[in-house]
Amino acid sequence: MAHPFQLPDLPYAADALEPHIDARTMEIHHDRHHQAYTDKLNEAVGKHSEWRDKEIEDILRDIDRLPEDIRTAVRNNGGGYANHNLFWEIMGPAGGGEPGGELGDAIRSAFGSFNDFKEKVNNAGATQFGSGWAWLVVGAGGGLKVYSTPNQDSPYMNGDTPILGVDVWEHAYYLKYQNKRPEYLSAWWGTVNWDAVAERYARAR
Ligand code: MN3
Repeated sequence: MAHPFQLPDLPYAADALEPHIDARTMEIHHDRHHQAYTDKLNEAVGKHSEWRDKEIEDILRDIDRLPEDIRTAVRNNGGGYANHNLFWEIMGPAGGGEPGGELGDAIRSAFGSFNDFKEKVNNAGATQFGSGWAWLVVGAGGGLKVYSTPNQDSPYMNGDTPILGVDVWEHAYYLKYQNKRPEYLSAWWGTVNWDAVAERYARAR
């Protein structure tokens, strides 16, 4: 999707991820936070016509080539725009469980076991100081990696393709979990739509 970027609708009702994520958090997170990233991204990219036809993923991959006057705004708001697009898509009602197929095999081969993988993501999210994200990404060579990014930095800025990400900004969990980020992380796995993650994995390879 290129400029002007559109806020995507949530692909399910705001209360669909209860009890893991409450409806009020979903409404504020999508309708206000994601909308704000979208608006500010449009404002920034709108200033430079040569960037308007590019997909958001390509803009983020090329972040260092962006004109300096919009680079920070696009880093923060373009990252925020793309990160949340992914976030809504890889969650869903009746989520959770474990991935099968090629993705399940790749996770076990890269991290030892599904539980080891989960622990790695939880640890990345819990130890990210301040705001950020924990990711499962496909690297340039096709291998899987887990790491966190600060603020709204996107794995595309590292040349990687994100296929799963968990938002650890306080706005993602504070109403229900307050300061208990590890509790949110542990509950969050119950929202994961593994079919959507597997589809992203297949496309990334
Ligand atoms: Mn967020």
